[in-house]
Amino acid sequence: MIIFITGATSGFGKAMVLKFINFGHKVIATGRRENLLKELSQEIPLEFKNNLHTIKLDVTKKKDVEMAIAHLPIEFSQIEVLVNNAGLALGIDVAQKALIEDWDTMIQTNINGVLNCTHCVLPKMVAKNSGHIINIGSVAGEFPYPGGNVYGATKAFTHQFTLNLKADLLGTNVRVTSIEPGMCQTQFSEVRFRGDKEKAQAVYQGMEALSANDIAEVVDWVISRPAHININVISLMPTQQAFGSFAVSRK
Ligand code: NDP
Ligand code: 8X3
Repeated sequence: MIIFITGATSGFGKAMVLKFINFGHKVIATGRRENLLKELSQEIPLEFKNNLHTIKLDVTKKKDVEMAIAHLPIEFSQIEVLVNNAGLALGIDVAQKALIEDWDTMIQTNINGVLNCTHCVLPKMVAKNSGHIINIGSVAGEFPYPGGNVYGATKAFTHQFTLNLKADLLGTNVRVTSIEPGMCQTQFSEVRFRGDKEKAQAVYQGMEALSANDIAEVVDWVISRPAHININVISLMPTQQAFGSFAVSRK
């Protein structure tokens, strides 16, 4: 398969690249940090080197996304799976204290980034009557928590967008899936806490979080189902994570 992955420099995206390359798939790995894309290339076993194509790409830049997808090398040009994985949470302040710039960045990345890539790839998939779009959502899109405000709302968007795509794609063989993990130890919390490694580590202290490889395994399972099966939504979380009770402010 030819698999296009956004946010492949770290976390889930990187784990997917390494897994899929080793399974013999062709992978287009994208992200903004070019040095990490180079490092990733160096991790690929010699026999699979030609199966990796890297592109420095910011998913928020619509024209760049269009150019990147329009100018893929011929052997990578027929994208069969798009994984809309690039995303981030910025800050965990309550809404009344949050920065509007952080909200803008989350919306541009987690929503517009998904739309920019999907809009480029989807018509070709429909024309070929095959393909699979995987959107990485989050449990935060379903379950609210203090400070989750816009991050959770962007992931609620990816959930509903995935299901609405499914509705539009009826009559085609194009598949769509929303994968919605809970706590997973990647650079996610470091980004959320603006590089504060100690705060980020504390999030996962004393519990076993999901790993990036766990998510790559789920994506692999989803894309390898027989063509007549569409997995709509997968929600998963660590055994040591759960939901909270309703909160009450008492006098
Ligand atoms: P990481 O921070 O480890 O990875 C995020 C990736 O997104 C990086 O490769 C980063 O690459 C990329 N990215 C961020 N902004 C952009 C952009 N504008 N353009 C292109 N790439 C971008 O986090 P995770 O691997 O954990 O996160 C992956 C996805 O999973 C995100 O959508 C996140 O919301 C979601 N998620 C994470 C959970 C967790 O607990 N970790 C749980 C549920 C969902 P670069 O900086 O090089 O551009
Ligand atoms: C990330 C999972 O629970 O930190 O999407 O919001 S959580």
